[in-house]
Amino acid sequence: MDESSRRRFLALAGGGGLVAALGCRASGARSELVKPLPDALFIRHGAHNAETRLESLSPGQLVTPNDRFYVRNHGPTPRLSAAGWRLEIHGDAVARPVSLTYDELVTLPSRTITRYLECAGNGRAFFAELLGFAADGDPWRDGAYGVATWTGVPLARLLGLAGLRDGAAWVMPVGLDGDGYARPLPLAKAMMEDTILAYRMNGGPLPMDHGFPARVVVPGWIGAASVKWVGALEVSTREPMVPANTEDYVLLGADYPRPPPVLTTQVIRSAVCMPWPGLLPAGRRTIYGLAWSPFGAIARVEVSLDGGHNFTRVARLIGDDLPVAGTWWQLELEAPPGELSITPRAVDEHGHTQPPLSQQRLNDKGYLFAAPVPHPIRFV
Ligand SMILES: Nc1nc2c(c(=O)[nH]1)N[C@H]1C(S)=C(S)[C@@H](COP(=O)(O)O)O[C@H]1N2
Ligand SMILES: [Mo]
Repeated sequence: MDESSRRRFLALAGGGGLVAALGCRASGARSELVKPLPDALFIRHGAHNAETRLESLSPGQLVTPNDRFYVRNHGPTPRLSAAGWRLEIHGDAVARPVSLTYDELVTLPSRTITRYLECAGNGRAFFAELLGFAADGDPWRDGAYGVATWTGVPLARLLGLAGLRDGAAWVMPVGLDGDGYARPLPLAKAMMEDTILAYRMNGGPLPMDHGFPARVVVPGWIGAASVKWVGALEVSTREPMVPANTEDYVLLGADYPRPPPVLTTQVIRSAVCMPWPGLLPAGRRTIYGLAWSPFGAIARVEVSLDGGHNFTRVARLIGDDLPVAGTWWQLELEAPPGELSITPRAVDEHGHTQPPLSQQRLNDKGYLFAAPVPHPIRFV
């Protein structure tokens, strides 16, 4: 079936489940996600992970539409209903355990913020491609990054309802998926005003794959901290030890001590938003990309046309440039026929920038790739 007859057939057939089923047949593998994953929008990694093709986004529009926001799951997306859902706030450091319904949650005072999420493994493919280092895990390129406008209740307010006991030090959101994915947050991070339990994403209810009915958003931290499908907040005096802070999302390898450092903040990064490799007619062209920082807004994007040795060009920032979200950038270029690589390097408002490839530290699981990436383009 070609694309237009497929669309017509889907329109006649109706129903999200059928669309999802055919969507995954189109990309040649079973999907355990709810939303369709057309090849034009996503690169699939196994049955329940998909990265955004950044070239499918619209330059200048910083917010990533829900239908193309990357998904990183440790298992199939659970299909929860708001009606049966409860948020339990409990633990040895809580004064009075609380249980909230969805209707109760959404009537509490809320906060709306535009922030990015990024998987700690984003850019993992470049450890192998640029440094010859075979890291463990899915070979994400640049697209495990997305920006959304989130609405939710600050964790500080939810914890206030339960009351904290002396010695409260950790807050662990617990997911209702599979084995109950969970990852603890230090109390100070949980109490920051932008750390929220979100129930809306980009103006609609949270989509199933992104944590319906409610997920935590921890701005600036690795995506693994932003627990989806949250059923409980466990507040404790001691740090809970779970897979996500002992085996995964920690720095393992020759350079690191034991027990391993636990990952928290993301790294500043940038990307060219083009297929890999890019293909363009020679001549005067505009190259588009994204840049983002976990610390603030982007101040500047510098560009190297010699594989990352000399950053001789400065890109123009376009559209919104929002703290802990990112910005689009563009570069005008006069390109003769032939191969060219374009290497962006982001600088944020506090002066943080991307380390040279020679300073990229290695870790067994390939987290936090930070160096500028030369993006190959063939001009014909
Ligand atoms: N309950 C639960 N929360 C989770 C995960 C998960 O598998 N289960 N994956 C985490 C990881 S590793 C990332 S990068 C983000 C991805 O969020 P997204 O799928 O909405 O983009 O969710 C995090 N929260
Ligand atoms: Mo992640």
